[in-house]
Amino acid sequence: SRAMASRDFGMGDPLALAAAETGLDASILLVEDRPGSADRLAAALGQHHTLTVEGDPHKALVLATEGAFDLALVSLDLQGFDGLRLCSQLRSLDRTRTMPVMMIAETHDRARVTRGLEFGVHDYLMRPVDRNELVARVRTQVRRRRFSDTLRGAVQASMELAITDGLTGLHNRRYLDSHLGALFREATLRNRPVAALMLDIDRFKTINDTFGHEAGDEVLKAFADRVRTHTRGIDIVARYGGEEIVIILPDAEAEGAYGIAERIRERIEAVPFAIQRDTRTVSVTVSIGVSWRRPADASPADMLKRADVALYRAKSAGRNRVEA
Ligand code: GH3
Ligand code: MG
Ligand code: MG
Ligand code: MG
Repeated sequence: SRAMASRDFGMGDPLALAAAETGLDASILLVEDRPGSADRLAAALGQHHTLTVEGDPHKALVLATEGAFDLALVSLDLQGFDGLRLCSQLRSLDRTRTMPVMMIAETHDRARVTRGLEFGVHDYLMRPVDRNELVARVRTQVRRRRFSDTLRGAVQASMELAITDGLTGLHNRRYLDSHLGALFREATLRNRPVAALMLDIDRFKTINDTFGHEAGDEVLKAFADRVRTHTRGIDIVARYGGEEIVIILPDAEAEGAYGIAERIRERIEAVPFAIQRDTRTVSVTVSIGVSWRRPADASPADMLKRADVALYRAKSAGRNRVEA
């Protein structure tokens, strides 16, 4: 019926969305240890959702942290256990914090319902539970959860976009600028080493002139990929300019940084790059300037400046080399 609804109304139509939503199939954890009540709740929810029933609150907590449930429905009067405590745990644990939690309570138990709502339980139902109300309230929570998940995903995606270079997928200069200051201060404070590599492809203009700008883009992307495979997860690899990459190596001593630079230079030179729609391969070399944090450095700019000077020396000395 979901497919039919979107066919009838068209994508993006609010009516179509509302109709499709009635088919929202959620994965629900029901924590209830009274068989009769569990059966009744399961009968009401089972038509719309995938249900897991667990009577033991300790096991339920493990299930909730391990499984990807869209919602938990918790009975407040479990045998010998305060269901409210389970709700509180579900609301506070990292793994379950974003999952909606609903309480099922006795009418004489309004005080505990209020406490639950105060520490962030999303909603509740009073016994005897009305089927339609149950289904409607569950649907509201599931819809709310899906919406905030979508929103969170969109925010993350746009944040990612803002700090990523579109062509190479490396960090962009904005990211480097905004993270390097803090990284550098931290290293200065703890007197830890930091190294910087500045890479610039040799005679890249000639590559563009020979193979075309599009092929140049392709080489640049493959170059960036290859450089990245020779760095560690904690390193910052950023596209600094056109065909220039800066790599920041936290905790790297002088010798280690020089070694990494030399290895990258060798790996670029060793294997020519293939390009689409061209049988020729492109031989690429890179020049690299290396520098380290010095106690006298006031900011990362001082360190980067020396890497730039070293890079200039590598170019003057004939290219395809590492200078420090
Ligand atoms: P060298 O560094 O060895 O001195 O020579 P070079 O030819 O590489 O000179 P330079 O680094 O000064 O210039 C880089 C050239 O790279 C200039 C520009 O046309 C080209 N370039 C910069 N960004 C891009 C890009 O995103 N795509 C392509 N295809 N070319 C780019
Ligand atoms: Mg240059
Ligand atoms: Mg160049
Ligand atoms: Mg350049």
